[in-house]
Amino acid sequence: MRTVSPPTPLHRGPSVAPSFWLSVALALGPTVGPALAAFAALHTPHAAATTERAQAPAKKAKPARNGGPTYAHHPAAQAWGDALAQRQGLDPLAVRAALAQARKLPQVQQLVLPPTLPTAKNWTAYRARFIEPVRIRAGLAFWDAHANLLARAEAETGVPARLVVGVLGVETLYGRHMGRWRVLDALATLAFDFPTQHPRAEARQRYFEGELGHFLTQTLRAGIDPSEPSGSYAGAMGLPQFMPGSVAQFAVDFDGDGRIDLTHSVADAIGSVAHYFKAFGWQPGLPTHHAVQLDPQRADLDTLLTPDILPTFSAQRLTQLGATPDDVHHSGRLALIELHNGDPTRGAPGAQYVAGTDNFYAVTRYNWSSYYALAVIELGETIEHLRQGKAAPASLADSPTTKP
Ligand SMILES: [Ca+2]
Repeated sequence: MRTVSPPTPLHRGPSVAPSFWLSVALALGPTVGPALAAFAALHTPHAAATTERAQAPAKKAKPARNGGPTYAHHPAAQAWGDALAQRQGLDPLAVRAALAQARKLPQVQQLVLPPTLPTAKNWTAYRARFIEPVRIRAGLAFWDAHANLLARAEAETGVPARLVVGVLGVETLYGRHMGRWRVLDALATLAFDFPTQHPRAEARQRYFEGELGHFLTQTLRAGIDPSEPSGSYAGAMGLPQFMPGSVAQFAVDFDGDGRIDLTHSVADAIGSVAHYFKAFGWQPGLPTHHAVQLDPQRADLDTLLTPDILPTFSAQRLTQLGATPDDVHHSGRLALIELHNGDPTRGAPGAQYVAGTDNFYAVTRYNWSSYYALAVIELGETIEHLRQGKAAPASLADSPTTKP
């Protein structure tokens, strides 16, 4: 899908193609997110020490039902483990023992494959999965319960509380759906038996080798049994669904207990999401997007959509090309974000558009999808408005604009 393909592969997420993520999200619901939580040994102690726990206790990892053989006698896996141990200064016997517990999961191999049939993208349907009463109520309760932490994270990073609340709501419904796959099995399967029919199998396999390396390093250093943590089928864990590589790079010990735990510590989850966006260039005060008026007679959609979600056009240039943002004085770059509403050849309404800023792009660094980003933004805004006693805002993309 053109609206979600990033021009440069920046990191994160179990990066199957972004369009695939949207399909997965539509097919499986919000529990399949990009990132993963873990438990990492910590270097920087934090000041405050309010250990808050997730409302829903982490459930025990799903045993490898229908799992295949373990990696105990898999020569390549064992050699890889020995090299990891040497590189990271881990006990090679502990790494071998961990890999001996890991099971190959055929279901995970299936789940990472792109869908066989393309599905028509549908923003209205996608939005309705997330901007809905159960999630909104849970978000209001979450904000009430953790208002101080959210405010502290916002003060430290400039990332608004509503964005953190939006992410945690879309990713895991505030910790209710953190994934039931055994992360060790999922990552070992994808590291050593990534399905060869995947169009980017080699690159993906290497990516998951790296993630498994982070995961084993983090768990073994923290004294945690690697077979314990559960997460998504791609190895994303905790309230914010961080991948192990993201934990290593971006997670913070926000409750100051000396370790990072994105599954049990709401504080660590909140602080880590805020720090993640700060690391990806969140600009305090800059809106994420503007409404845009498309002139069907003269909009040059080919030119407008070529840069995809990367902010490229000045407000003036966007207007010249037939798409006028409501803030024509916006000084930064903008991207025309296209949101489909099903297959127009089958009578579905036309696409909708918004003008995304650099901050919209920053939100897509969490998950390379404009649909995902807008759902996170609108869920957070809706909850914030209701919290302030205001009516829920209308979606800026509410008025469909039929493609010329
Ligand atoms: Ca902590």
